Amino acid sequence: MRITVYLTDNRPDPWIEGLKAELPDAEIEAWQPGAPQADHAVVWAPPQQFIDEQPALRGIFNIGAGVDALLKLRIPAGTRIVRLDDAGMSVQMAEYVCHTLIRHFREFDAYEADAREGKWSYRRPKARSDFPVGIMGLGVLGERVAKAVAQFEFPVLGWSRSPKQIEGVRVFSGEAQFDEFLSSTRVLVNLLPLTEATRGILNRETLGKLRPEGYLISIARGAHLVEDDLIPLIDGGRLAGATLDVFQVEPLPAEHAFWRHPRIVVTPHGSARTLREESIAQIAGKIRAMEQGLPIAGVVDPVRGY
Ligand code: NDP
Ligand code: OXD
Repeated sequence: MRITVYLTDNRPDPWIEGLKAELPDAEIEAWQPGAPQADHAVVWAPPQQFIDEQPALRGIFNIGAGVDALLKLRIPAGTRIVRLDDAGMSVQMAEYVCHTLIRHFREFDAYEADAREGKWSYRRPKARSDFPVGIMGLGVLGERVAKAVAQFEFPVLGWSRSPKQIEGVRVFSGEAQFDEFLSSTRVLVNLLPLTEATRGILNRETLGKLRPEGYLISIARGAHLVEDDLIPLIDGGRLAGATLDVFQVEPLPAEHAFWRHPRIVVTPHGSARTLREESIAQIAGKIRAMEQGLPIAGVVDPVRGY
């Protein structure tokens, strides 16, 4: 079995070493133009040339959860696209969202500012019932985040394409229930995949439907947010602020207004990092299963887009 590796923005060598340890009988190499046809590929954001030169791959294993960069390419119908299923990401997302939510709810930023000035000051406690948290996307990551937030006794709402039941979460589904979900939410967390249906879904109109003093936590993809709409909503008093991990252009350009806005927190697309060891173990396990004709989790539906 031959495995080819193409990782934009990542060094391939540690991945190749790790995969070799898991799959000692496989030939595993970094891809280069003219490389022989492989059986499987391990990739992050490869170019179209890579796919065109590897037309008979059985599986393409993405080293992230989001496959939007892959689905922009023309991929032969016989090739299965496989995403990472959690592999240590959902706990990171849960940490990130709980930290951001609690920092906002408990006004820790204001306490830090006071402490820098040597001020011993109290703020009035707020009611959790006034901070319903709405999670867009209840997949591998969104469901874990919803359950983690519920542990802190905030009201939790969720929105997905298909109806589902999650204990402690009021679930809305489909376009018909989107407005009710938004108008019941104060802190909005986006964990949708980027598809044609979700591109630009965070905009003046949708964010304007949140409860007063809404707060945005944007951690899926930059293209979900119409960036020009955000600052006017905050400066106009419609939103209290935002924490953003993903952007239309990454790295976020130095001159971008988000860096300097006092009520926007920027993090560098790290809310849930790909963990190499966990990911290699998962991918190797799926390759072994595929080779034995067994079903595997995380196969992407290219029509649905995730
Ligand atoms: P999943 O595919 O497991 O879940 C996607 C969820 O979104 C599902 O609940 C799905 O509904 C819902 N959904 C999809 N389309 C729609 C729609 N049109 N309307 C309503 N709901 C919809 O994805 P993950 O949870 O694993 O990951 C989510 C995204 O997070 C990734 O696609 C990626 O872009 C991003 N990400 C960001 C990272 C970062 O560091 N910033 C790291 C990892 C991921 P249903 O359940 O009905 O199918
Ligand atoms: C992912 C990401 O999709 O890191 O996994 O953004």
